[in-house]
Amino acid sequence: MALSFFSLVTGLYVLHFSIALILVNKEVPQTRGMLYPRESETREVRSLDGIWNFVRSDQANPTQGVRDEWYAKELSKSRPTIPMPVPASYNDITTDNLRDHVGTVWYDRKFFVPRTWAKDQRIWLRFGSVHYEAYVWINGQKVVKHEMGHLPFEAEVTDLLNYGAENRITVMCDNALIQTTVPQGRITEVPNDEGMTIVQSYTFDFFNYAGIHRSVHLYTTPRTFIEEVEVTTNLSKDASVGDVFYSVSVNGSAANEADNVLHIQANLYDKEGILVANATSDGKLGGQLQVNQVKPWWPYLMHPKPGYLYELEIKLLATNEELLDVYRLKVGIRTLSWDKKQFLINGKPIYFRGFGRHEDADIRGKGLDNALMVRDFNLLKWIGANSYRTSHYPYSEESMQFADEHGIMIIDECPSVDTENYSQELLGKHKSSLEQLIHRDRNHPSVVMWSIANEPRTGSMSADSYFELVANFTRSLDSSRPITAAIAVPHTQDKAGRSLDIISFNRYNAWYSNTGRLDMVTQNVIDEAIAWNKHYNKPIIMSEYGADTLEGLHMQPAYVWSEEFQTEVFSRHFKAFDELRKKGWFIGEFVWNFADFKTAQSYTRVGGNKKGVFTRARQPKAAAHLLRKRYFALGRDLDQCSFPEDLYTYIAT
Ligand code: GCB
Repeated sequence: MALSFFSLVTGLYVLHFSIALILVNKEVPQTRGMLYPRESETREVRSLDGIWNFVRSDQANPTQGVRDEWYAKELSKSRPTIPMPVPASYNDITTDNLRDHVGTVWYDRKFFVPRTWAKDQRIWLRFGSVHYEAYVWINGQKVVKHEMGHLPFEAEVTDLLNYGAENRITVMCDNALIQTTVPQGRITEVPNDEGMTIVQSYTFDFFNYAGIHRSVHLYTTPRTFIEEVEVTTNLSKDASVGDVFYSVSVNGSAANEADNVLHIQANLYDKEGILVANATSDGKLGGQLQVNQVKPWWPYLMHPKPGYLYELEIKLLATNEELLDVYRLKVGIRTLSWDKKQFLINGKPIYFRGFGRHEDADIRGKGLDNALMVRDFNLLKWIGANSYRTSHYPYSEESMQFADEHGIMIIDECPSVDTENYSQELLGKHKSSLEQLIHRDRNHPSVVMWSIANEPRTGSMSADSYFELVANFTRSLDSSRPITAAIAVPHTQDKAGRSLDIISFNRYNAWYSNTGRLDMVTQNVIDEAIAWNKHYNKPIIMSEYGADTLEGLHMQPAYVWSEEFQTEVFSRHFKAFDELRKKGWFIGEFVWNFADFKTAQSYTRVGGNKKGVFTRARQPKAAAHLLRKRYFALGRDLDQCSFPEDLYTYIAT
């Protein structure tokens, strides 16, 4: 049963290679539902986070647990279990080599469902993310399978639960990356001292952390409920009137009854809780709200009150005005526009000053951590950044909500990194990752651009049609935001840029090229940005630059890996950026990276990638203070923000 349901690869993982390429634009499955779980007068939410039981499979026998039906009873009946926190990556929790485990691992835990949930409700099980592939059972019954890390999935479990009694959830998670997963990797069998072992390799530069990375929730909905809400906004020319367009989809039997005309009552409240607009749709599940004297959503440092959010209350009503369901979400009212030179928010040109980042921390790996998230936003604001790219995968929904509230602009990236060996199967999954991402994040005002890949190998012939299909697919799902990709091949080789709206390029002058040569940064950056712009006639962003820096290593004159060197590398780039800004089409600078992060083991990495402006423990390196002065200076010059009092330390009169 389980094998046919999950269609597991028996034995070892299959390697995929693509040869010649004729790509066809096939349909991808459409995500449904997946609203962030929120309580309301019609909904309850319960967290299943905590300590779960954990088993690792034998690497050489990853499907054994499915064949032997470990999900049919408590895991501890099949194998000795160890405690494992959820949410967290499992890799750095134990003291043995779980860190480098390849293949499947198992989790289970028990939980109670209250008796009261049995009545007139539906129950949903939702995962914020599991990396990479997840298989889920409730009380031994299959529930859902999901492939792709960093993205949520859910399933209805109403008929599988024991109400007023104990239940068991079992999860099998597979971290194996092959040539048709997103991102790609390779699994090989190589000899070691004991015989043969399985090795996972990948070209991307961050550790392939795995496990139940984000929260697990059970939530209730009424029998007929609000399944989806999509919101778009507009502003009048003088920015005095705002429009909120909402469309709702409903799930449930009442929606199909001919004599029951469901309708929506939408109420929009401002930050003080005052009702500023309302509408009752006439048998339709959508409508428009108009807000006079609107307070638009502005990025941080572009307005004294950035990140202004209204609350949209959606009430689903039956013909007899019976209240069926209520769901509330935050809405920021803003416009985006772009042309061959500029990118504008609410009609005002934007200059991005930000970071490439990672979800990464000591011990918990890529596990959701509210303390870390709040610290990171404090640091982003301290340093005067107005944006970041979710390099190189979707970040937590909680962080997207935070970005909305703090006015931090997001370039939202799908998990495609170092893409190569293009194939039809890969294309399907790449498109699916974007479909899931856009479905999840489309209502966030902070999301201002989609990034469809990081450093894809866009020099090959196949890249041309592949990225045209990916970009057009993305546009077909959301034409309100521009599309970019962070490209690393030279413009003379690139085949993807023609399909993008904005060109982002990654380059490490004085690091990977001309190592140590601080005198070979500024002009190279200027020349390359100009070349990209001439080639494609589109706005240009430098999406990565930087230098590995060991905190506390000081060397004068500057020498690679020292704090002085990182500071100098930044300063040489700033000179180039200021020259480029005068040209009108250079629209942003993103340092690589916000904080130090873990990578696979390599002789070029000392405990990980050290290009952070902050250490992995989120403390500033010397360059952070320089960057802070620049980002605030840009904020003052471009957006008339004021300086924080401690920006400059008193030295002399
Ligand atoms: C890049 C990649 C990023 C790496 C960085 C580096 O171009 O996009 O993932 O971490 O270079 O430091 O090598």
